[in-house]
Amino acid sequence: MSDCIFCKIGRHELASDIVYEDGELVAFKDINPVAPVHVLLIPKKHVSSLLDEGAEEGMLGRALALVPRIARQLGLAEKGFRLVVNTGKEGGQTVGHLHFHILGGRDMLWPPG
Ligand code: D5M
Repeated sequence: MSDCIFCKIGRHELASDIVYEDGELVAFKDINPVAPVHVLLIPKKHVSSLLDEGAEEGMLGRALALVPRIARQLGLAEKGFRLVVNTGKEGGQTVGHLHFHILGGRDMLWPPG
C-alpha cells in the first residue's frame, strides 16, 4: 500500500522516532501519546488489521515475543505496561495498518473507554 502512513514509516519514507527495527517489524513512538511511554509496533508488510488474512501466526508470534524486549528497553519491566491492538471500527482502529500499542509510565484504567 503505497499511500499507507505506517508502510511509509516502515520504508523510512516518513519520519518517525524508531526505537526498534529488524527486517520484518519496526517500533516507533506514537505521534499522539496517551501515556508517558507510547510506542507502536508494526509489521513492515502491509497488513490492515488482526482480521486481515495476512496477519499470519509466525509474524504475530514474533511481534508478541518482541513486546517484552521493547518494554524492557523502554524501562517498563519493573512496573508493567499495557498492550492494545485496536481492531476495526468498533475496536477504535483509526489507522488501517496493524499496530500494537505499547503503553506505560502511568497507572492504566479498567475498563478502557
Ligand atoms: O491508533 C493509531 C495511532 O497511530 C494513534 O495513536 C496515532 C498514531 N499515529 C498516526 N500517525 C502517526 C505517525 N505518523 N507517527 C506516529 N504515530 C502515528 P489506532 O489504534 O488506529 O487508533
